[in-house]
Amino acid sequence: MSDCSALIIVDVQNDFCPGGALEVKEGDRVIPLLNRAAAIFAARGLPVVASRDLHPAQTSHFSQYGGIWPVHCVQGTAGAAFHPELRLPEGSIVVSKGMDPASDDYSALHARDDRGRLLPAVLRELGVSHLWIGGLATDYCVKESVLEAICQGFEVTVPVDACRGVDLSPGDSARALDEMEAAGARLATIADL
Ligand code: VGL
Ligand code: ZN
Repeated sequence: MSDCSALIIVDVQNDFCPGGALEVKEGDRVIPLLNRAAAIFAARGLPVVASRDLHPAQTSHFSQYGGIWPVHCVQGTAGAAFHPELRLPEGSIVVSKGMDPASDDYSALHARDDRGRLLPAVLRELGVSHLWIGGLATDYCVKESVLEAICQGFEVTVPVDACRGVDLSPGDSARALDEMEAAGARLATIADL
C-alpha cells in the first residue's frame, strides 16, 4: 500500500451473500475484512471504491435469456443493494456495471460512477496506480477486474481472505487465483495492509 493505492470492493451485494439469489458460499465473511481495509484506506486519505452488479430485468446474462445465471442484482431490488453490514467510509466512490442487456460485464473496470465516468478514468484522475481488489466473486467479477486492471497498467494486490467465489465447478476460485497471480497480481491478506 502506498500513496498511489486505492481499494476496490467488488459486488458485496445482498444477492451474492447467504440467502441471496446467487448466493456465494461464505460471501458475507469478506465483509469485516473489507470494512477494516476500507477504514485503513480512508484514514490515509486514499480512495475506496465499491462496485455493484446492476442488471436490467431482461439481460442475456440470465439463464432465461440465454445466459448461465439465475436472476440477481436487478436494478431497484433489495438483492442489488450493498450488504447492510458493509461500511463504506464517507466519500467512497460507488460504480455500477452490468446495465448492458447484451453483455455479462463482469469487470469492475467497465463500471461507471454516478456521472457516467468509467472507473479507470476516475482512478487515473486521482493519481491511483495500485489497486487492492477484493470481494465477490473470486472466479468471476474479481478475476475479470484483476486481469483487466493489470492489462490497463495498474499494479494489483488481491487479499485472498477478503474474496469468495461461486465455484460452479469445484476449484474454480483456486484456479482463478492462480490465473491472477500468473498474470502478475500479488496475492496477500488483509493483515498485510
Ligand atoms: C458476478 C456472476 C454473475 C460477480 C456477477 O459479481 O462475480 N458473478 N454476475
Ligand atoms: Zn451479474
